[in-house]
Amino acid sequence: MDTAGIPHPPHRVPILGDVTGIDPRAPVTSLVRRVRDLGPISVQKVLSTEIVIVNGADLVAELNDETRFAKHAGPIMYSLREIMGDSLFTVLNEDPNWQLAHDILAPGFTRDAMAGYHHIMVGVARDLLARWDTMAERQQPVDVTTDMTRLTLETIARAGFGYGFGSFDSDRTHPFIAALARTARYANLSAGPRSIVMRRLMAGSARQHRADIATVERTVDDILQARLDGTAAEAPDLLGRMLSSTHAESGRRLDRVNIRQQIVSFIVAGRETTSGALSFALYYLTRDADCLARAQAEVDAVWGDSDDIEPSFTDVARLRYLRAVVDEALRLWPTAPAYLREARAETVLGGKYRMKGGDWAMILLPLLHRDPRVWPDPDRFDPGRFLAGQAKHRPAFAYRPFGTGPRACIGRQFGLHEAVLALGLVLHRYELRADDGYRLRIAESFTLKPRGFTVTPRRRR
Ligand code: MNH
Repeated sequence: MDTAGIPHPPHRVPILGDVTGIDPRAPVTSLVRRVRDLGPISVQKVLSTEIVIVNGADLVAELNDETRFAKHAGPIMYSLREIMGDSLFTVLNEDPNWQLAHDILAPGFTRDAMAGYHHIMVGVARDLLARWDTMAERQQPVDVTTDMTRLTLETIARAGFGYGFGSFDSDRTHPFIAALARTARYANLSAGPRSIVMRRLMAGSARQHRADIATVERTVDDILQARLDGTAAEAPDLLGRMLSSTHAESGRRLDRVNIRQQIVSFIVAGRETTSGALSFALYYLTRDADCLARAQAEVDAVWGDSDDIEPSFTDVARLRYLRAVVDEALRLWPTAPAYLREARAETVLGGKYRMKGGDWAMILLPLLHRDPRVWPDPDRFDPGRFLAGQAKHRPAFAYRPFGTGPRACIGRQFGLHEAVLALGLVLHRYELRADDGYRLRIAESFTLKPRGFTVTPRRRR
């Protein structure tokens, strides 16, 4: 892409370019700080690669136009492909496996499918409440992000594959999750422009990496085997659909290797993003007494005054304010913070930036979501922005936490239902006291989450 005339951060140095300003442990937040003042489009030079970053709502609208642009399965996806191969999330656009997997899995994400997962989600949320009841009795603080990640792992595994990880039975991280986190980190660090240096530095951990890959594969084998040994081989969950569906048009089926990659990918994509959204929502609620009071009034109106409740599928849709809280949390901290778009053919972006076919740009969501031309007082948490009627005052593409186009998030309704349900049950049951001294810090891997955020739950009744 012709980057002449696109602003870049100050203090660019020879050879390394702008890379010295990016904190490898906090790539997204440091990037956001650096480019925030550069306006709606800017460029980062990372060694010989130039990354164009777009965060103005009008330019993003152009990049989201499917006739001119498509998903770019670029640097982020390359490193993820090492562990997820040709999963729905990481597969290249032109690979026929995308359409095949999409068509086989889409019926697993309809409203009817969600209604089918609902009772499983309620069961997992009850496990969380049982844990928090114990902590409440002992007046002990809970690490919110850790527990929300327990919830989202159990939810995707039990609802998607009929497999439990026992996340609430143990205080330590499940070995599968620890291995997955290390492999993702290793793959991330050893991909991209730093690869030659990093691979050398990480040679020592190459053995660990191989062991981790083996752990991941063994676990996925267990998940598959448990299903094949059981009687529910054709259960209408994600695994059942992958094992038994034949594609209507092509007559093809997903092969075993691909099914394993899809399982890993769903666990990664479905877990960290949703747990981050829940954690940020709880963070903001504990900072704002008015929002919290309004949220608790809403859950009390739906579920009344007793702790002994049977939340129904349709109850969740009635929690409008809670949904707005989650939407607003995802505005300020889109937990999947960026996506990439490439030009299908030669084109001119914004009437002046020339792109050749294949040239791509990054949409940095924390900045799109704080574009001051669209969002008044953009850093302020205000769920009111997402209450009925508000969205029509904004451009359509000013808010994209789930990506765009045919490659947008397939799990959006799944994640939102899970998050609003769990948030509702937590708020209905507990008073949440955060420790006053906490200031929001962000943990980054591929996703964003609050780090070190604890609350001490206390039973309301
Ligand atoms: Mn999800 C794609 C964000 C929950 C499964 N997801 C995406 C993309 C974003 C995203 C952004 C597009 C990435 C890109 O363009 O490169 N996802 C989220 C967020 C949440 C989320 C913010 C929760 C909050 N995602 C979930 C859940 C699941 C899931 C839950 C599974 C149950 N997501 C996916 C899959 C894709 C995806 C699969 C890839 C879809 C495709 O390319 O066809």
